[in-house]
Amino acid sequence: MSTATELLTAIKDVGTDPARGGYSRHGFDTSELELREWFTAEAGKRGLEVEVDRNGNIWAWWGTPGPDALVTGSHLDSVPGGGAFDGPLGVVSSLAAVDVLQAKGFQPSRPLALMVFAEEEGGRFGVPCLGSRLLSGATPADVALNLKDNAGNTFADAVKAAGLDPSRIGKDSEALSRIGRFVELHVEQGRALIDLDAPVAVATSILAHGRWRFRFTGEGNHAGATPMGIRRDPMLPASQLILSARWAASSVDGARATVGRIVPTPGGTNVIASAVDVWLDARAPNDGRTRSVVERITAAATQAARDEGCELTVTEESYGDTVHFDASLRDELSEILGTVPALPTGAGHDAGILAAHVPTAMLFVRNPTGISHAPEEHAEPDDCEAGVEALAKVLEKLAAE
Ligand code: HGY
Ligand code: MN
Ligand code: MN
Repeated sequence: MSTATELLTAIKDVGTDPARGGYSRHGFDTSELELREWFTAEAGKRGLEVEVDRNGNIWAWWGTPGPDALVTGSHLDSVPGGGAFDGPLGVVSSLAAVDVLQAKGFQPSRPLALMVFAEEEGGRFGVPCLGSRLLSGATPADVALNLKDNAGNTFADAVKAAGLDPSRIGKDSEALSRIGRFVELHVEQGRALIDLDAPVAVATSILAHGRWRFRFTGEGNHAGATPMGIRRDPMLPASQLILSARWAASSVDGARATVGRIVPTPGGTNVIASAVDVWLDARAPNDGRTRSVVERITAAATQAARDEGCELTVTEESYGDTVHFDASLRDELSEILGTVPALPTGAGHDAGILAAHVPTAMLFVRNPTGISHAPEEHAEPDDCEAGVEALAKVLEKLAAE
């Protein structure tokens, strides 16, 4: 029997990132493959039958795989320089919850599966929740297979190297049909549980959110030999995009817009860039507001590109409308757990993708720093155990029905 903290400690040295701090564990890279092996071994120790579906999502079955299963789980990959809890806390908590239930001799009366989804953060191939999007058909196979990482490897290359068949990537209706209900435990990515002084909450909704790539093209040239008046420097409209993200989102209630990734070509200190790629992450409480923020930013970027004699192409790389979790399942969890807070979240999750297909709920565990997607992300051992206890209660009740 292991606690969540003990299980997290077992993987604490996998995928550490000395340059950025925190962890860089990305879809099918060495560290994530090591974590997959670790999870598979831990599931085996608990007598769970492990299989990997055609899209690289792991399913660890307690009982014979079958329809109307109760499924829980999360992801093991991280953002670049991410924290230790975003994803892994949900995975280790599902293992620890199985320990709690097996220790009391519980036997599920329906199939129960623990899942690890592939490439949830999109940290390598750019599309978040890629494993659950492929499983559900939200992302077509051909789009996914041609996604490239920074080194130019395609998703097809990566899944092939991981032992999967690229020709089988794509919507998996049979696997999806096995899921009766899905519950994901996740570290809270915010401060609500600090302010409410509570260790665990249930989720109500996820902001509508998407990612857009803005490519500015100008004229590469010499930094010293090119007079200022004849430049077509794509860095100028790129900087306007970054500034407009701040004012556009700040003027729309509940909206957020972020530029965290910018890649100039060729990227030399003494070189005027010939092109600049800028990725925008925009989110808001509904589709209309999200779209209006992106429109304002795009208008400002388009004007700035024109003023600098640059070209601009904008590509929507992913988008998901507001997620409202299943109210009756959420209420059932609240009933099982007693009065726990019900919180919205600004963070996307595989549970958000599955919510369009099956009744889905989430549990959040207090994060005393309120910070996520950074090394400061944290959850105290006692709160982790409160999360395991909550998840075990939920699994016991829902798997007994
Ligand atoms: O970006 C998100 O909200 C999630 O962490 N993938
Ligand atoms: Mn995340
Ligand atoms: Mn996550």
